[in-house]
Amino acid sequence: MKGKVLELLKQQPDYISGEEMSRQLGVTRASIWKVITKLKQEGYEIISSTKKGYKLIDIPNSVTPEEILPKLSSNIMGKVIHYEESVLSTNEVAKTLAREGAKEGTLVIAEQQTKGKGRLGRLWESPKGDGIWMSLVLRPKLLPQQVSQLTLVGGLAMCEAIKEVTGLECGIKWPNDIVVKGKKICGILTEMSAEIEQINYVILGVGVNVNTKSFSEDLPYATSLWTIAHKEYSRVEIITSFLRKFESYYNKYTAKKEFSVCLENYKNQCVTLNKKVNIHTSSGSYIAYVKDVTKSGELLIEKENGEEEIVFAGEVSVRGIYGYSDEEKE
Ligand code: BT5
Repeated sequence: MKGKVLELLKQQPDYISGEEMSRQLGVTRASIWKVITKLKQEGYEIISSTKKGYKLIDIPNSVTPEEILPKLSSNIMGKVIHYEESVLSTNEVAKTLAREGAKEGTLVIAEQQTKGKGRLGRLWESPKGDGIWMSLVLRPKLLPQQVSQLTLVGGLAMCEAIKEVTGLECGIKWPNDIVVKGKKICGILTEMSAEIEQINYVILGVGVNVNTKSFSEDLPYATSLWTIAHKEYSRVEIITSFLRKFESYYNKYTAKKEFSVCLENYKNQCVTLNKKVNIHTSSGSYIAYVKDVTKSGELLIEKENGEEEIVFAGEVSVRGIYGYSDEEKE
């Protein structure tokens, strides 16, 4: 009902009367008034005149289903949206929905996370209204060990979506951080429930700093699209572009079950390639040159003694020589 009222308001550049809306939607004028009040509470600027009715003046930069669904061009991803003002973590909400049988492509999205999660128990800062904090429920027919490749596919789709919507030069810091000017704007956390040879569900959690104006001091490597361009971007446009691109890559990847179908595109976006980097492992760190990304999505590196080695996501962390990611300096 809310979506339908909004659609009528958006279609009408001038006023539309409550009577006309109630006639078109087959409901009472009182229920139209209730919806209008709710929309105003959500930040829609609507003026009303006793004679002429209602007129939509401005829409909030919010990520409600009413704003996302009309712009969605994917077939599965994001077709069902679970929206909340504030949650602990969208990944946790998505897990509960997945356990209750949520369909593949169900999207959980929140304006704020009070306990957003990074990998390995780290925290993810997710202030209200500024970023994209979302999780997709997936049910791929893959082996559990292939899920790290799915995370690469998610990073690739988001990197291309940000480029398409903003025109900014961003890139993927292997395996799946998205960086602009050497700082992180997006992180991905994939979690799954699986048995030995079969996945029950995967939750692909994506966080993007879109219009964030400042970060806490302990995040020296974080940045946002606003910080880079001093411009507010539409979160809805980035989300819908991501869902379209992700669906296309996901379909290709799950059909072949081989990351190589995305490899060329991934390499085109990967800023870690052909760079000298610092490889951090649990037993120390060393400098190496990144020669390639393999067809399984691992990193082929050459150590300073000339030895080649393949490193796996999850086992090492890769940093620039000068900072988080050095693409500006080399
Ligand atoms: C990640 O972890 O980069 C994965 C982040 C995934 C967040 C999404 S939001 C929606 C969904 N629901 C969740 O609860 N999570 C997912 P990792 O590579 O471990 O990076 C975490 C580190 O990044 C932290 O230890 C901080 O140093 C830094 N960090 C925290 N918040 C940040 C932010 N908003 N932007 C950039 N860096 C941040």
